Amino acid sequence: MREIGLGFGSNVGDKVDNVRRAIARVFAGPEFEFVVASSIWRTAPWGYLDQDWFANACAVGRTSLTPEDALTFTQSVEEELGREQTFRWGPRVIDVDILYLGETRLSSERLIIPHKEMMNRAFVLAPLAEVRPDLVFDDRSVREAAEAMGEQGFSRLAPPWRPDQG
Ligand code: PH2
Ligand code: MG
Ligand code: MG
Repeated sequence: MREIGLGFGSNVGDKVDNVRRAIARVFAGPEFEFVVASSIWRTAPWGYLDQDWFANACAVGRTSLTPEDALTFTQSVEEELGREQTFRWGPRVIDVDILYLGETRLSSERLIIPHKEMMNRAFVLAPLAEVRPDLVFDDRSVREAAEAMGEQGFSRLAPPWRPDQG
């Protein structure tokens, strides 16, 4: 079993509910065992700016799945929740990203672990710093990287999802 870090984002429909349902779904079966989730944050859109704000959260679990099987599973959850292909950085009902998987370092056509841009994205770092501030990537802790990003006008929308919330 290794620790897996997941990032969740939604900016279409009931954003907070979409993030909650995605977290509930990834931890509902045998694939990922729940450890802890962050608050759900309201964040400004990054990359493509002419779109609605996002709800973002991170969650930590434990898994025996390989990186490829973990990705296949998270993609199936995206599909189940109604994800449709739009364009790069465009609006989405739900995005579930693998941030890290134990000590895995992997770069393939399909998958890069740790997530290539996570240390440069405030919408990942703010929630991740709540639950795993001491993790280090590229010689920097998540806490340091999050603090360097500043507040960015983000706010907390909802408390952390818990397993008994179904
Ligand atoms: N995801 C993107 C592009 N831009 N901006 C915010 N605030 N949150 C996201 O999750 C996000 C984004 C592509 O995955
Ligand atoms: Mg993403
Ligand atoms: Mg994604």
